[in-house]
Amino acid sequence: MPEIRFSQSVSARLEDGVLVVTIDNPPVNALSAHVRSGLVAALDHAASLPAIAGVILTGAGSTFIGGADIKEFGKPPVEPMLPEVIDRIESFDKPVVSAVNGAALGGGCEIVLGCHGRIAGEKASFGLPEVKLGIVPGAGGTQRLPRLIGQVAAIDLIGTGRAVKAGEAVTLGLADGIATHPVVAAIALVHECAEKPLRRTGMIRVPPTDPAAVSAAEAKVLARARGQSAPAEAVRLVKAAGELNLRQGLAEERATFLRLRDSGESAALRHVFFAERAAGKVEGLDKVSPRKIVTVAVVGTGLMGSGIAVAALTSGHRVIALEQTQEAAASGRARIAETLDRTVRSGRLTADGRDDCLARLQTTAQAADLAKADLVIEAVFDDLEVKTDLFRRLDGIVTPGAILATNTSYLDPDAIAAATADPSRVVGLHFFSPANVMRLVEVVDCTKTSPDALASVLAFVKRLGKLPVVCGVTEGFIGNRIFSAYRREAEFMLEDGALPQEIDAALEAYGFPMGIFAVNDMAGLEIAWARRKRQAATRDPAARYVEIADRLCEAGRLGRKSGRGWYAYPHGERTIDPEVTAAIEAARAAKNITPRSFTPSEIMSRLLKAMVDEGTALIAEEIAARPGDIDLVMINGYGFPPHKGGPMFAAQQSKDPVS
Ligand code: T1G
Repeated sequence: MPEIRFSQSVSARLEDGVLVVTIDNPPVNALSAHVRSGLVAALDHAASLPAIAGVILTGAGSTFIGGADIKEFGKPPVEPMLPEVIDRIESFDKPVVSAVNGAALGGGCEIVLGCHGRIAGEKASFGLPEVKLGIVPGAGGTQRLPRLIGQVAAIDLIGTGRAVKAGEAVTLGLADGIATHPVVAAIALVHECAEKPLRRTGMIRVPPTDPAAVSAAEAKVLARARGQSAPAEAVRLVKAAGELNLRQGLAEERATFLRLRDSGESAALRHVFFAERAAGKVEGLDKVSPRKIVTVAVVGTGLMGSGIAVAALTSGHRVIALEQTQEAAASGRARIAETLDRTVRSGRLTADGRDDCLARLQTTAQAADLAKADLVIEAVFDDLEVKTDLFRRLDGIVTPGAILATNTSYLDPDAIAAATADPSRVVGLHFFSPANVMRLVEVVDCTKTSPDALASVLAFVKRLGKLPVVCGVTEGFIGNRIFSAYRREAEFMLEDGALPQEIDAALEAYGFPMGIFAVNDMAGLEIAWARRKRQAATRDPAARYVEIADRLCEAGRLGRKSGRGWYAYPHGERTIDPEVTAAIEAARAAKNITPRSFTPSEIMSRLLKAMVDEGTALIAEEIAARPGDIDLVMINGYGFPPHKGGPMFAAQQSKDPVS
C-alpha cells in the first residue's frame, strides 16, 4: 500500500491489516508540534478504516522518540498538546502498539505508556529523564509508569532519570517483549490484542506496595537530589498515583510540570543540556576527517595514567601502558586491573568486559613498544624537562601520523610541543582525576596543533563518553584559571573579615558539594604553594597578595593528609582550628585591616563575580569559545551546582531572571 502522509514528520502504510505509523523528525524524533498533529491525524485516519486490526507507532532512524521538543519550551503552546495525543492513543478502540526501535525518552516513553502493547527492539531504551532538565514528566509518566511497573521501580526511574535497556524493560513489565524486527513483532501483538479487551495502562490500579520499600526508594532519590526540587516532586507524584484516580493524578502532574518548566532551575539545566551539545564543536572542524585512533599509549600508570588507561580500555581501545621499569609496569597493570574490578563491582562493567579490557592491555618498560600507538597520552610527573624529554624520545619511536597529547595541568603545552619534531601533532588533554570517572576533559588547542589532530582527539574524547571542552593555551587553562581567581577572592575575604568555615558554608548552601577551603585541604596545599613560590619573583608588587596560605604551609599545614590545613582533622573529620583563626587575625593585623562580617549572599556574589570576571577574560582572550563552555568546566570539574547553570549562566540570570 502506498505511504500516506499526515504531516511533515508522520507517515503510515498499511501492512498485514495494521496501520504502521512512522515518526521521522531528525535528529531525535522529538515530539514537535507537527509530530503531535501528525499522530492525531493518523489516529483519525485509522478510526475511518473499519477493516484494520490496529495501529503501530515506530520511529525512523536510531531513536524511537527523544522526548518533547525542548526547543519549544518557552514558546506559545501549539495544539494538540502531548497529553491529548496520549489520551487519544490510550482511548483508541483498537490496539495501538509501539515498536520501540531506539531510545524512548521523556514524552517518547509516555507515548509508549499510553499504548496497549510495547515491543522493544534490541537497541531500545526507555527513560523519563525529565528531572535532569529540572522538570517532571508532563504527559502521564508519573501516573502510568507506576501502574505498569510498581511505585518502587517508578520512583527509581523517574527520580533518577536513568534509562533502562530492552532486557530490564521486559523484566520490569515496561515492555512486553524484545524483537530483532520490532515492527513485525508488533504487528503480531496487534492481532493478538485485537482478540481480547484492550489493556489500557491508565485503567490499571497501582499495585499495592510496601510503604517501607517506597520510603527507601524515596530516600535514595532524595539523597542524590543535592538541592534540586524536581526529584522530590517526581517522587511525590508517583506516590500520589497510588491515592488519586488517573484524571486527578494527571492534573496534579501537569500543574507541577508547568510550574517547574518555568523555573530558574529548569532553565539552568536546559542551558547545560544544550551547552553540552555545543561543546567540542569548533568552527570549520566538521569538514576535517579525524584520524582513526585504535591503539592508545599511556605513559605513566599513576592515579591519572591508570585512570586514563581504564577509560580508553572500557571504550574499546587497545592500550599500551609504559612505565620506567618492569616492576613499575607490573604494578601499573595491577592498578589498572584493580580499577577495572571496582568498575565491575559498581555494575558499570561485566566480568567478561573486564577480561576483554585486560586482553587489550599491554604494559611495558620498552618505549619502542609505543611504535604501534595512534595516540600517546603522557601522564608523567608535571615537570617541563621530564615531559619535553619524553616527547623528544617518542619522536623517534611513534609513526608520523601518531598524535602526542600532554596531560599537564599547569605547564605550557606550547613549550612541550616546541621540543618535538612536529608540533602540529601535539595537543593537550587535561583529564580530571579520577580519569575513568570524571566526564570533563579540557582539550588544549595548542598554537601549532593541526586541525586534524584536534578533530581526532575530540572524536576520541567523545568515544570515551566524556565531555570535551576546547581551550587555548593559558596557565591553568579554563578551570584552574577560574579556580585560582575565586580562591584569590576567597582569601581576600579572609583578610577582610570572613573565616574559612563561613566561606565554605556559603558555597555549600549555594549548592557546591564542598567549600573551597575544604577542597584545598583535600587536594593538598603544597602544589599551589609551590606555584606561588615559583611566581614570587615575577609577581606584581602592586597587586594585593594574601600570605595566609603561605604561613599555613610553612607551619606544615599541608591539608587533610598532613592532618592539618585550613581545618584540623584530629580524628579524620574536619574541625575548625583556632590556630588558623589566629593566623588569619595576625595577617589582618599586619596589614592594619579592621575585620568586618560577611553575609553568605555577599560571599557568594563576590566569588561568583570573580568567576565571571575570569570567564569573561578567557572569552575575550579567545581561550574559551563560549560562556556555556565555561559553565560546563565549572560544573563538571569544580562542583558548581548544575541546577544553577554555571557561573556565566547564573550571572546572566541575575541580570534578567527567569519568571
Ligand atoms: N528536544 C529538542 N532537541 C533535542 C532533544 C529534545 N528532546 N534531544 C536532543 N536534541 C537535539 C540536541 O540538542 C542536538 O542538537 C541533537 O538533537 C542531537 O542530540 C513531556 C516534557 C535522544 C539520547 O531529556 O538524551 O519529554 O546540537 O547530540 O547523542 O514529559 O539527545 O545537533 O543542534 O544528544 O544521539 C525529555 C534528551 C525531554 C532526552 C540522543 N527527553 N536527549 O543522543 O544526540 S522533556 C530528554 C537526549 C519531555 C515530557 C517532557 C539525547 C538522545 P544539535 P544528541 P545523541
